[in-house]
Amino acid sequence: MDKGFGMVFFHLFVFSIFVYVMLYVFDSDLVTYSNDPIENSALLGDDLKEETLPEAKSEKERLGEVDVGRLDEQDELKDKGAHVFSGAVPEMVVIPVGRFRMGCVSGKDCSPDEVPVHEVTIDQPFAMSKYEVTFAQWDACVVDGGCGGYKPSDQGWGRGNRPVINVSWKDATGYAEWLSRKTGKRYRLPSEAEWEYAARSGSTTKYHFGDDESQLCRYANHRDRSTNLSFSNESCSDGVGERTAEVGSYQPNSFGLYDMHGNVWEWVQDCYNWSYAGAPSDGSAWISGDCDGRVLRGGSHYVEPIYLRSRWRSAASIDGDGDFEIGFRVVKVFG
Ligand SMILES: [Ca+2]
Ligand SMILES: [Ca+2]
Repeated sequence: MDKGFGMVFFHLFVFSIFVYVMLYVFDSDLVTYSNDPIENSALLGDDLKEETLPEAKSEKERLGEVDVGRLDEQDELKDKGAHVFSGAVPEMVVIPVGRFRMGCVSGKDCSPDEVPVHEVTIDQPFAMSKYEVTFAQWDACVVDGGCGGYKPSDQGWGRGNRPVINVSWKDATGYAEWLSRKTGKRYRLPSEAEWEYAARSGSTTKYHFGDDESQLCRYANHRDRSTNLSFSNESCSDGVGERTAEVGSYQPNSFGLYDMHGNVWEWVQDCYNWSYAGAPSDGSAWISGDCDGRVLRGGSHYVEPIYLRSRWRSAASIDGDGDFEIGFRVVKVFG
């Protein structure tokens, strides 16, 4: 072989090695999430709150974080009680059977739609998602060809572990149907009674932790001192301004459910009725009355404490597109 040609070949060889090494280094820098919570903690740092998900990543990389093909396996692991990173399947909490009084149990400052107070019996255990359904979970549905291919706006706040927003009641229902198909289990939106039972988690106070609004910032992202909005709760700061917080950023209720107060309003199955006269007492959804309006519960990052109360009821059109305050969580039915 000619010596000059040999040197060129040698340099090309060295350059190829250099390019290969650089590509490897670059590629290994693309963070992906595994199903190991310890690994994920290491990737994200100890503080999973606020801006830690890599928003700068491309859409392809971000959607690759959830392994749609492993849905069934993750679900089985959760049924066995293993703690796995929720990934594409919402992490669920089993809600015990029981009885509670639904509505304005204090008898003070009652809204017309919070009375008559009525006793509800939950005689079948169900599971409820520990957190509001996240953008990562929604996007997994889209990647899998579900959820109508709809990619809701995140308002520029980031996706990942923030709750999905800008979803209609029909969108939320569609997600639960996809999750049911994908896992072979039965998921749906909560009934309004199930939601209030789960939110109260045994309490009869305004909030699941008591009545003191200065404590709300430990439990809920809401219109607090961190916002520049009028009528905000000036008695405390929850650390998040006029936007959603990543799910699970605050303290849970005694059932282990997070963000039942605040962050995003949550769709439930029920049609909206102007009073509880004639409401079911067995925990089932009320699907008669004004079914153009569907009930929303729990308040959001954008509203003041009164709307975060366990008993407060709101509603929006079934034909609407949702907005930056509205998300949902799901329940899983056994048997
Ligand atoms: Ca806030
Ligand atoms: Ca909420």
